[in-house]
Amino acid sequence: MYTEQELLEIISRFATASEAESIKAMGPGFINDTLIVTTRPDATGHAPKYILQRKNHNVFPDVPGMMNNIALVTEHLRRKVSGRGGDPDREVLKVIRRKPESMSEEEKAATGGDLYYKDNKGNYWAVCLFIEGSVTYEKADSPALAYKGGEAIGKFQSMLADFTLPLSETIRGFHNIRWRFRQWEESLRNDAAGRASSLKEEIGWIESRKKEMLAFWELVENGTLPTRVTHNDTKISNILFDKDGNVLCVIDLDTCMSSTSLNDFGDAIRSYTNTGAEDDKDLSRVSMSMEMFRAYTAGYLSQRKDTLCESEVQYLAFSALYITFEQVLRFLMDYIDGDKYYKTAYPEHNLVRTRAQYRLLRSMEEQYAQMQAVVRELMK
Ligand code: GN1
Ligand code: MG
Repeated sequence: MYTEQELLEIISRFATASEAESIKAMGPGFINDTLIVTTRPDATGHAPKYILQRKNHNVFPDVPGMMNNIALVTEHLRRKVSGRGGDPDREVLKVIRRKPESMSEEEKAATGGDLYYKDNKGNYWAVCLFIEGSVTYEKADSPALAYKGGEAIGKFQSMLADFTLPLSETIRGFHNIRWRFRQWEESLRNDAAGRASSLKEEIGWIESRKKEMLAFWELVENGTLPTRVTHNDTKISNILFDKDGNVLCVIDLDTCMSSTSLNDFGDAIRSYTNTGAEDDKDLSRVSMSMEMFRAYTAGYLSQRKDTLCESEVQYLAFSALYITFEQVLRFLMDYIDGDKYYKTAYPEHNLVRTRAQYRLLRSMEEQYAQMQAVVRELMK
């Protein structure tokens, strides 16, 4: 835990436009700690706010590599937004760099050393500009909003279509089910929390779909599905809207990497279309809303229709099942590991999440033929 004084000392190392005044916790992220920083107004009364984040280096073993990815991707996006007359400070996440005078020689020599601060406890901090007047939604509550979310991710992918620089793999095998299965087998072998024997049914949900899921991933490995810049965590709360409901920008770029664009579609469908909560205890509330699926897909394809290749279109609907399956696996694996990865609010939380995501997966499986038909219809 850090005192406000310590946090103020940390932020003072970053080149904010005005001096920090107070720092408060913000948002419910599972991985990082996010704080909002208010600053003292300068002579002109200007007092921008900032987001200070402690980046979880257990989850992201290479924070410098991750910050470097974010800098490269946002610089590319800023050029695109400026080029079409937009406001890059509102339509793209703005990374705030270190004050050169706050940096050691070693930090100056490191690649991207000005993008983060590593404190004496070994924690990593990074700062970005808070976008004034922005609104986030924890849940997409209408088809109109889902359409806008799809459009936003479609635009994000389009603006990055000509990005060619290599990106670090910030989390190894993040949406790679072959790698996840390797971790899975190790978790089962270790059975760290002694929970595996009571989870026969749940483990069966994973094992019975293994072949199908690996067959999909093989298409990424053999290039049938192309590799592009992907966000990898496209839930609606990672999009900022303005007060009138227009999309401002896509945030939480920690997992930006090179992978299949289908990850972004699938993860969005997993979160947008769920009629219940990700951790709903009442499974009767959980299902995939076809109406929301159609709306998100329509928004997404309005931007991507002409650029997706045939194999991407063919597997678009399947990617929702794939990512939801992966999420079932990840929650269950973390439960088996003794809740090491995700923050949990109570002891059975990861198991509750597992069951709720499995219910969602079942609902998608039941509606798969219709999902495919909607994609085909919207591609016309
Ligand atoms: C994590 O921390 P948050 O909410 O951005 C996770 C996602 C999961 C999500 C499940 C780096 O995202 O992959 O889908 O929880 N992010 C990471 O809610 O593991
Ligand atoms: Mg995230």
